[in-house]
Amino acid sequence: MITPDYSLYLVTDRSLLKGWSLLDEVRKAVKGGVSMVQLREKEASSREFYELAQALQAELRELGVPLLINDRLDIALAVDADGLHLGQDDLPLPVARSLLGKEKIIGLSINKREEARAGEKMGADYLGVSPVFSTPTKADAPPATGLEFLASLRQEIKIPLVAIGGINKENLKMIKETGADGAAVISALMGTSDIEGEARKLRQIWERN
Ligand code: TZP
Ligand code: MG
Repeated sequence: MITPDYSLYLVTDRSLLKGWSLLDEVRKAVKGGVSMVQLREKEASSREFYELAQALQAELRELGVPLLINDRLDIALAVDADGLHLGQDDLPLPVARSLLGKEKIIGLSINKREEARAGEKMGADYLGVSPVFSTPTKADAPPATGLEFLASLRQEIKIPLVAIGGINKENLKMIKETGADGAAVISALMGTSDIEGEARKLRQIWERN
């Protein structure tokens, strides 16, 4: 596996797009500086999810940007995606690992120190620290962890840490300062009228700090 670049990680949500094509928006976001993409479409049928995944995987492979699939191991396997992102209530990480192999990226959402420790022990490739700030985008998200938790996890956890939840141009600098390896965003990019420009601004903030 090449070392993935988690710095600016786009998580999709078609419901925020004002009738625009998901593929077009993702392509523009990558042009602006997105380094990793997760297909997360909670409302899609299996067929739709598969077709989107297949189309995105073909596109992103050309662009050299990894595609991870949220939750659905079957779809990650079916499209030979670069990886899978799991939540605490999804398939156990060792099960996913045994089916996907060690070359694929497996990420795990964590909200507590014990979950982070367990994730690292089980061989996650990265942890999604979730949510760092409170966010309306995920209604069932656990309480916000805050920046201090992220900074203190950094002292203990060796694998990459990706912050998610409420991240935008105003607070991205603070995320970088905790020593996190990246920031994952939905609404800071998805549904904005100039996704490429917004991605470029986030990229610049990340690189400057
Ligand atoms: N997991 C934790 S918070 C979140 C997910 C999927 C939503 C992040 O969305 P936004 O709009 O970047 O706050
Ligand atoms: Mg999940």
